[in-house]
Amino acid sequence: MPSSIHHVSEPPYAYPLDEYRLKVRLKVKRGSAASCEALYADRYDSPGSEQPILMEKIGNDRYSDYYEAVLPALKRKVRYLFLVRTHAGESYWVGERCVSAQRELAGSFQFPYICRNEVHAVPDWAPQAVFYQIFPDRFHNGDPSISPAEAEPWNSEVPPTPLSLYGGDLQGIIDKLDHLVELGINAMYLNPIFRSPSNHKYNTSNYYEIDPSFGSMETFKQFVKQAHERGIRVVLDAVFNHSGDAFFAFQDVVENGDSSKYRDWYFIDSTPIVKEPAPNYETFGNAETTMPKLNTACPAVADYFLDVAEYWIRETGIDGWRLDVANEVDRRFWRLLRERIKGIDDQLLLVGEFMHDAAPWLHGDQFDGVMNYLFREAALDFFARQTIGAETFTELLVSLQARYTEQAFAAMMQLLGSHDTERFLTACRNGGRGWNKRETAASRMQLAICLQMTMPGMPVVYYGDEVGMHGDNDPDCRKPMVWEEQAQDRAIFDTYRTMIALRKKHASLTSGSMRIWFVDEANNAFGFIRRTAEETAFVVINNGFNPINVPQLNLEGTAVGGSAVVDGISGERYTATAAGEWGAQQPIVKPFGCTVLIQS
Ligand code: ARE
Repeated sequence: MPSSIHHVSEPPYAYPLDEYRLKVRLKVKRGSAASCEALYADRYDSPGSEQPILMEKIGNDRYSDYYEAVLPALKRKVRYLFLVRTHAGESYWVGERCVSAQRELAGSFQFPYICRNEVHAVPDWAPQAVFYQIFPDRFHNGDPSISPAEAEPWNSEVPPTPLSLYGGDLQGIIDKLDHLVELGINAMYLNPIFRSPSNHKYNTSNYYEIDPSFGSMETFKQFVKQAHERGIRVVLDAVFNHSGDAFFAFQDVVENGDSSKYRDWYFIDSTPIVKEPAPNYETFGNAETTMPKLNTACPAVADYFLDVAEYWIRETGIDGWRLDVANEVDRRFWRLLRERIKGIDDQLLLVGEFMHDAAPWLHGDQFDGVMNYLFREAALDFFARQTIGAETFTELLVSLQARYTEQAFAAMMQLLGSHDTERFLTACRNGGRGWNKRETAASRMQLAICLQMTMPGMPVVYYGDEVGMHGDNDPDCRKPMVWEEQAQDRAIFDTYRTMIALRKKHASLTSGSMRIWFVDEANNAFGFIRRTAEETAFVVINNGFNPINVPQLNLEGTAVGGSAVVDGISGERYTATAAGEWGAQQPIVKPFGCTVLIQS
């Protein structure tokens, strides 16, 4: 018997794609199954009426293979079981009771009813989104009349400190929208813009006011309008885990102590409030005294911040929220937020900030997707630090894909870096195996960009990455944007532009399924396949020194050749026989190169 078979009738192993389709996943010991089938029927149909469907292997992690199938559920009530055949010719049934050679003993899993409001619906635009992230104080100063008096010169050689201000503002973003159009992005995420004394504005003083050093409400509305006119959606940063210490409710507790009606809004150990030698109230992080933690379980607090979230949507037409420190806020609040926001418009996006696994928050009742730092970590190891090879990297990719639902994976912010991390190019320069570092740092980053733009999810470009900016961890990763063209790395810009355009042109790259195609550990290369009913994209990532031949277009015995394929980047045409073998010419992927072959 193939040991360690796993399935439970809940996400991410069983979940509705919509009201009439159930996706099921089966995890089996790596290499143990010759094939897996799912058998399904309406729950009220008689025994024996089950229809078989061959499951597709999407890939493997170190110990397991993952198989998937989509089960039609015309009456929404599904029962199903699995049949696993081993290489030794044995058959095993997998049902809710057990794994058994006897079908009756195994029983069937039940998905009793696909409730409409339990389908994880993400905005239709999410899989097509390509985000650009802006740290507003550092992007462009479009209105020097509102810049803080102490603003540093834009081109200062002095690196930013945790306290530096540079004078970037909303007018500056408006002025540079054409740069973003040229890049090809269609969504934008701004770090906090509400009134706050810090440069990062994560300690909010007033949630209903744009920080005056960034501009007015009028300027913000202009910005949203102009972005929308260019087909760019706008997502803002919501900091509901904590307020700033100057926020009126916290100030009331400071002034009135136990008699403050806002005492329950926070976690106060004792009064009067003190900050030294240690705060007598809970804060974000490790005693960040300017960031008292909010008690979102308190109904008045929940109401207040739900109103804030709704206000900016109704007043300015923004397209969604990125929720700060999402893993430390009570989930009931996130559920309420989802109800409120999706009740306004189901096309509004909710993305949580998570630096770790986020599966429990992604079942459809809280966030659409999250900032996928685990993807970044894997990409750093493979492309920048080069501490893992193609085999381990694909295992990490598959384990990421397999831990989330398809919808959540399509709404992940796939980032290479952010305002909280070392820049990816800098990690490439610092990592690697010691050859000509300057050249290969850029080429390794370019390869990571190719992957980011061809896999599922919402790719994010952190401002400045597109022109080759360097930066260590916060605050060094927040240097002012480099605008002088001669100081920019235009080759990286061109890679972004080319790959974003390719992604936007091909539905297979945005909404297609994803499975690993091959892994070539010796050459440090791998391929994967994105597929819709109309189009297939074969992507090869060669992260090594040798040119490699693209393997036959053949998937576990199923030939997918038989027609021409076009290299999406160069436009070169190739033909493959029905068996998947290449004709006169076989595509070759150059060292540190990427090839995307499109078959339609
Ligand atoms: C400031 C200084 C930093 C200094 C830090 C130390 O700038 O140089 O290291 O203080 O206390 C905001 C500002 C930061 C500021 C911070 C505190 O942007 O510049 O740092 O406030 O004043 C964890 C959380 C995650 C959080 C990160 C920063 O899980 O939610 O820490 N990210 C969000 C935002 C930040 C923001 C805040 C939260 C606060 O994106 O920009 O910071 O509103 C491991 C852990 C993670 C941890 C991560 C980073 O991976 O597992 O949980 O993330 O390290 O520390």
